[in-house]
Amino acid sequence: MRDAAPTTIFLKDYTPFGFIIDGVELTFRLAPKATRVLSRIKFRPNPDATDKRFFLHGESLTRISAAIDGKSADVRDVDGGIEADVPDAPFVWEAEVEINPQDNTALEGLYMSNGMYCTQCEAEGFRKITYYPDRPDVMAAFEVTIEGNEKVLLSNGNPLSQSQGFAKWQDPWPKPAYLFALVAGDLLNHPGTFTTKSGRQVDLNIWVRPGDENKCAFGMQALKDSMKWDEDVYGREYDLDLFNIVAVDDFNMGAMENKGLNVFNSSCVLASPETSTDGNFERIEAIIAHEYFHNWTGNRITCRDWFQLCLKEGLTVYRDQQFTADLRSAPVARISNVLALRGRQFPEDQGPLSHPVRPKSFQEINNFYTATVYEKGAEVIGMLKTLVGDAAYSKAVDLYFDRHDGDAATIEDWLQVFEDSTGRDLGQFKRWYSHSGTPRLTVREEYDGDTFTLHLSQSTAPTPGQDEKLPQVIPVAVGLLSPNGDEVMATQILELTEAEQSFRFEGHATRPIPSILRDFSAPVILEQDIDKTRRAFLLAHDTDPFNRWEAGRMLARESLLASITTGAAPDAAYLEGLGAVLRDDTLDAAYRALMLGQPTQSELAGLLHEAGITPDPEAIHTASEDLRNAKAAAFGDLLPVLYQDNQIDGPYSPDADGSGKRSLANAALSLISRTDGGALAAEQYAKADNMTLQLAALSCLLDAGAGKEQLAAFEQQWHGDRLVMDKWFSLQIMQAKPDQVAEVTTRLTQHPDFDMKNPNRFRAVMGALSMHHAGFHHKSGAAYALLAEWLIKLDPVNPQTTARMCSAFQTWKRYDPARQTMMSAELDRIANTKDLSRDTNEMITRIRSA
Ligand code: 0A1
Ligand code: ZN
Repeated sequence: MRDAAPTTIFLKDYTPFGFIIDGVELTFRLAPKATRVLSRIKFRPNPDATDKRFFLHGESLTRISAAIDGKSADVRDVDGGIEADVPDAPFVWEAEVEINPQDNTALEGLYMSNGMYCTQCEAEGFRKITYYPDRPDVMAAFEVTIEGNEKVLLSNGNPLSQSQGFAKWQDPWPKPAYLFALVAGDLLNHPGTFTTKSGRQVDLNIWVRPGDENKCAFGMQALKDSMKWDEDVYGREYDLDLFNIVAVDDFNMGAMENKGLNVFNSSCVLASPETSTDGNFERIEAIIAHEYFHNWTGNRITCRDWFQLCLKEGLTVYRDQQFTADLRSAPVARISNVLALRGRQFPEDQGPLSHPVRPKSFQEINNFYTATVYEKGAEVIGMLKTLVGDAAYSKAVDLYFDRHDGDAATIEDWLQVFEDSTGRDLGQFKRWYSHSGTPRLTVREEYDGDTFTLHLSQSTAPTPGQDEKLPQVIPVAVGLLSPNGDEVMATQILELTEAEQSFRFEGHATRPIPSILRDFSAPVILEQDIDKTRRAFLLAHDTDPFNRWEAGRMLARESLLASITTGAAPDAAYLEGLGAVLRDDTLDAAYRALMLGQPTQSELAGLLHEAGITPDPEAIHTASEDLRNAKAAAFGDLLPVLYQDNQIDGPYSPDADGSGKRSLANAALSLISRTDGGALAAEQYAKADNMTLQLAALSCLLDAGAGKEQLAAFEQQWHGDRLVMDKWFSLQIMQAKPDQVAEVTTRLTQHPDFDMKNPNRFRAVMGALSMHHAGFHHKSGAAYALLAEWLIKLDPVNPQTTARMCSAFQTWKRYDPARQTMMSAELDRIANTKDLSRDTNEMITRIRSA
């Protein structure tokens, strides 16, 4: 391993830092290979701390000087930083270090991207900038001076003074180092303003490289909408005179909420109709909201330590999901969130990487920015709101902001405000933070001519490090329908707290039909032994839009599983019920488009594995294709009508209505292309004036085995646009036949525009490879070897992105012995690589322990 020997850090070992900071002054003298960072930090002893050791983190720093109270300090180099003897009284620490942004390909700390300087400090990147107690519970006000030749020099907070080659910034709000940011470059701004509810004017800017200035308008509107929404719904006002967003091409994640200076992966902020799909627009809107919402949930109230990551992330994801549901269609948003949860969090929670929403230990915190912390963390907030009710939720959250503003808080603090404001005991609810694994909720029904009873039970399979599971508090939203489809009992919340519990509903002269887990009221696996007729009934009649969609999904799932295991033909009842929904134009287009979807191949593999059947990727692929073909045949007359009815005259708009219509038309097109050889797709491609239509048409053409000419034309048209070219790279892999996936990927890695140093491009190619289920798991093992080879190459360049992408192997134990042997050999190969990073080492160790 390249890094120091791995040490495991435990939640239970938390102790406060021995010193309090009364102010930080930083000066940056920028130079690509030799930036000088001068720090002047006022420390005083922390009376509440027992550990009085003066330890500052520091990594990859060249120390020029260090002084305490103006005298050269006797500094000891220790693992991960330095120590010094300090007075038992307030003192001033001064240091000068040199760092090399140009060679910082890990994109953590201060680095360069396309000629601009940029920082990424969450979680532990600040220690690569200067010596500092790089932990979130140490908060301080920062004053930052930047000296550099770039036209634009930015840092957190408000500008104090600016002149040619010089800028001074002051952030009045105490913050942890992970929220520090600096950006310097020859950038252009797209300006805007927002007047807060108390009448303060805030200047807004989106900063981009020249050439991208026409892609900022949508992001600016999303920012204003977010600012307004947070005032209206959470009563939260922005707290500086300026809010800057910067787009950067090289970034490991989506975006970062640095105080007053959000840094965004350019893919998560730049948008134009010609270059971005509806999906991109939606994602951009949600991420801008997410980062903005962090200003209160994350920045004003931060985390005491990194184990509390879900305190800011789960809550902020929940808030951005509420925002999207308010701005767009709530049922469509809910279904999309559940698809993401099942697609990413369930596999994580059911494999070797399973961990609680609040982990108890880690080696590398960067490996815990996971679907569990984010998405399951958001589900936990949603359950809490369901249990206490909307009004009590608002009251508790207000108390949280009042009580903890300026704090580095914990999950205990969060739950305490709910206990204090509602009087409810949340002791059992807290298990959602400490238990890993996905609970199974089993339902049995009973009816005696009057009383209808639901017998609910719960259990969770053992997960790594957790054999015994205690019952959780599960809010189960239930409605009852009569056999003619009328709702005879509106949604009620049943609180399941025991391993087994029964709920009685009296006075039902006819047997009601229950709709269970409405709106997906808890992140569990629902097991209900019901037949197809019941599912078809719910697909036709459920008054809960989520469960109506879910009924169709279950029919599709059961049809596919039957095809895979017994070779059965696609289920006619499913196709019939689906047809009726698709014909119902009182339902919105986006919702119907979601109805047309079907479980992914990796989801099916997971379901088979859970049922004790070894998944065969080829059989899963064939069954999935057969079901699509069956839809194309069954809806031969309907699809062209759906396609036609959802064409839009007039200018493109990424709003819910327009994007819903396009998604239904494109879903129809993809089935039509199975029978017309791609003729209609070619027509759409030729006249498309926006990326949503252009890319969907190209995708259909490739799927139909056509599209060579269009693929070349697309490259010709877009070779200058990195973000569009990412789509071009991905699409070819996504649409390759399983036996060609490795070959196509290899060819693309030889393309002159393949650049492994750019995380977006690496993910476009290797992410597509690992997500093509039948291709990745092709029996040749070629894709396994290819991914491993590239992960090994990337690790010394960018450990964070490498480690994240190792999760492609997390399901290796699901498959047959031959595939297991091949994947295990690749995992060994990665593990045995000399100088492997701490990030990748931890991931591979955990995955291998399956
Ligand atoms: N806090 C950011 C996510 C983020 C985390 C780590 C990063 O670099 C290692 C970058 C961004 C968010 O939730 O958006
Ligand atoms: Zn976040």
